[in-house]
Amino acid sequence: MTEGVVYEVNDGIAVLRVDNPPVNALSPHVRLALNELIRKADEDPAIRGVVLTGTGKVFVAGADIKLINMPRTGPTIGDFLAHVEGMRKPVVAAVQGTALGGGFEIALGCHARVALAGNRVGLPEATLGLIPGAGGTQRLPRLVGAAVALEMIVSGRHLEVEEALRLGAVDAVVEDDLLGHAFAWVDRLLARSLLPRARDRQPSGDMTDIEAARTAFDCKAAELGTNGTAATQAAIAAVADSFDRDFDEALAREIEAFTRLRTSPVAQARIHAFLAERAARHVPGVKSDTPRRPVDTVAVIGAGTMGAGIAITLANAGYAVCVVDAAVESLDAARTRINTTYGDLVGRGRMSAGAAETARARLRWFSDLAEGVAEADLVIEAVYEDMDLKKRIFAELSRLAPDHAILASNTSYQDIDALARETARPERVVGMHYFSPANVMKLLEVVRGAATSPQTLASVLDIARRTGKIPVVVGVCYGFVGNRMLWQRTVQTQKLLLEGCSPREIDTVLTNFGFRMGPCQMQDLAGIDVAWRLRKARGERMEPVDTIADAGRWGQKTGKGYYLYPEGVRTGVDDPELLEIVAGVAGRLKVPRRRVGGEEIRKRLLFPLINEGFRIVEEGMVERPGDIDVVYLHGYGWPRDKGGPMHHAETYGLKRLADDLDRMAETLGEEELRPTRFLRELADTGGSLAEIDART
Ligand code: T1G
Repeated sequence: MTEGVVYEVNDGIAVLRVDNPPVNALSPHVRLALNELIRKADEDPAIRGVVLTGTGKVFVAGADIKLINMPRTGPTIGDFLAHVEGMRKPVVAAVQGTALGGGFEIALGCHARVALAGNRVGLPEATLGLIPGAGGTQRLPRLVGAAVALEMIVSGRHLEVEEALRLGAVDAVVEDDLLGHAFAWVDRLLARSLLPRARDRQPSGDMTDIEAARTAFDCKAAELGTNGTAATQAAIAAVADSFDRDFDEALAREIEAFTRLRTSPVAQARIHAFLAERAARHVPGVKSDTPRRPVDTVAVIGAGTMGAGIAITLANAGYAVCVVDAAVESLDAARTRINTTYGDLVGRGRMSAGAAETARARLRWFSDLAEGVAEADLVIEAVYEDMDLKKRIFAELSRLAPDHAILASNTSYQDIDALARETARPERVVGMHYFSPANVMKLLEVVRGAATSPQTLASVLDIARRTGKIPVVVGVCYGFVGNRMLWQRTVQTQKLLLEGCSPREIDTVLTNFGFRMGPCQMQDLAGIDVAWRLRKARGERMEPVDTIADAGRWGQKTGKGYYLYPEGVRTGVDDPELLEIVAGVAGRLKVPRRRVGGEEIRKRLLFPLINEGFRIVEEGMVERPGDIDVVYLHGYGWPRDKGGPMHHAETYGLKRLADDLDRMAETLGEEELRPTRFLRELADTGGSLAEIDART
């Protein structure tokens, strides 16, 4: 059985070409074929050497991540490389595409590596909470030195092959005729008495490199306030073995560490995140061949903070952008804001002055709506959250924008179907919910209205990807997915404050969980006054936050909110005055005060939020539970080591979660905290979210 690898003989050289779409992952059948075919070539007297290459734009993408949790069957890459290193015939890797993880490890185990220019290589296992498990921690240091190998493995970064050549990780980079050059390398190696093997070399450097890395890692971990990652510690230990342990013994220890990490919660969470991000790209009814109109010109209606951020995002990606705002002073303010942003990007070296100038030149400014949308292929409405105003704008856009133009709203919670009903083109109405700052945050909630066509979705998904966003298609409901779930955490945060928790106690629970910021810190950053104004306009009240806002404590922008921000201090310091304000509100509302423990805080901040996620899945507001995890990983700072709210529920245990929510509802007297019917049903039947994810 050699499915997955094509075997051809050309002029006495056997070419093994991995052919396992879409990325030549090392699935079991590929590993089996490689092991069979390398022996076939070795035993054939007519074969003087072997070239290993791949099909398509990827050489080999590494282990099959979709199967990484399955019991390992059949021969391994380690078996393949052990055979290669025992051969007397040269084996040359012809890296025609991206070589990552086990894919790059295969190349490292060959006698030489010839790469086609413009491609990339790397050992990204650390991004999955792993370490290389096919000899990368032993062969790479022997080729590039311990310090460089450690940096590559701990960072998991991809390198251009040109850099890999400079470092010694590949032997040649060619512009074309890759196979021809690889064949020449076979003959060059045949002329040598001994075949070069990475395992026979000593890694340059010494244990001081290891200690330096360990110190740097400990400092970074301390800086991040974490104990760092087990993968990083394991990687440092494995590379250290390359100095003072027999090669085969070190290989065995590497596999032990890899196997231990693979089942760790962090690796499981990161693998889930990787697959959920890719699964979210699959939208029912939208295929790669779904017809879509090209979008070249985009009009952005509303030159506020969001409008300006969206305009930058689009201009950076090469779109012609028409910013429209009836208030000339808003246009001027947006132009200033955008110039400042580009100036910062250039100043920080994030963008060249030329690229900034080119992007800025793509922006045009209009105060007249008809003129601003006259050439638009897409119009993104980004005015403030006044539904009557949005409806009026959509009715006008329906008249004024070109017939083919898509009409999108950046609203963060309003009814897209109601906006569609204001137009004569409901099939081309969609939500594009950016997250602030729109030119930085990756997440884009694409809100699919009842009438939104697959063609419209296809165009918007293309734009998302071209602008470097991570789109998640969501249904029409108040707050869509992210904000709808976050509301549950906001409600509990306010209750916990009234019950006696300080902002610091609340925030610390979530920063210990892995968030960069807790809910109070986030509100201070975003501005407490934003929601406060909306509630005032609607005649609503939320305590104690609205009393805090009444006192002019709007967060960082006013130097104090939940915390004090002395001049130049961004992290915020505890403020006894704030605690007095909250205690006053609690007294007025007759809320009993008590000591609330960290575990209760954590469960109240996370579990009602997750419970709402189960409602969202049950209502069909997402295609799969993993989509919610992608929303939270890329829009709400959910720690990647925890995989996302739904993954966290799964690992915590659905029955345990449902029972905790029941207990919470009874203890707090809040029936709305009961587990949703869907969660309770899964919990009681032993169902799993992973099974639902796998079905889509
Ligand atoms: N295994 C299985 N499927 C994979 C895969 C993999 N390694 N990589 C990608 N896919 C699927 C992906 O889910 C999607 O599927 C499709 O391919 C296109 O992916 C022993 C154990 C190679 C740079 O971490 O970085 O080796 O949605 O959209 O943008 O030490 O994929 O079509 O069903 O990302 O062109 C280490 C992970 C594994 C590389 C291509 N390797 N992949 O990017 O395509 S651990 C990695 C990538 C390991 C060894 C250890 C990227 C890519 P679907 P895509 P892309």
